[in-house]
Amino acid sequence: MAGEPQADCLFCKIAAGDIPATIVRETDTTVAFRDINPQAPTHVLVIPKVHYADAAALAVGDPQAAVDVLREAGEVAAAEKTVDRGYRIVFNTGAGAGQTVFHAHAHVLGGRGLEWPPG
Ligand code: D5M
Repeated sequence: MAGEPQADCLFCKIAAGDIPATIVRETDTTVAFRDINPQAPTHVLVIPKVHYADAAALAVGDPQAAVDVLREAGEVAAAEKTVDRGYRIVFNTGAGAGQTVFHAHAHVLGGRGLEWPPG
């Protein structure tokens, strides 16, 4: 069923506490943890606890959870003290855009200069 945990999903397992991660924030609906392959001094992933394949599907299937993810991305940036310098919230969507884990997640990147356009 839409939103239900998927047995083969890495981020469902992290949300359930079955796989360890460096968790920086958790709410009733979201978990934020450090990316295992950081691309910036701050590189935190914010995931909804519900399972949707990507951010767009999350917004359709559980709009409140999508808002929760965005709010938590801002909270992470504030906690990491990267707001003044600017930070980036990225939702890679689809393999062609670099998405490798098909459970919606926001990358929160900061702590260094960020170029535009991204690669
Ligand atoms: O982003 C998926 C991201 O997930 C990628 O930057 C690596 C990260 N990743 C993969 N496995 C883990 C674990 N176990 N802990 C923390 N971070 C992880 P995408 O946008 O799908 O390419």
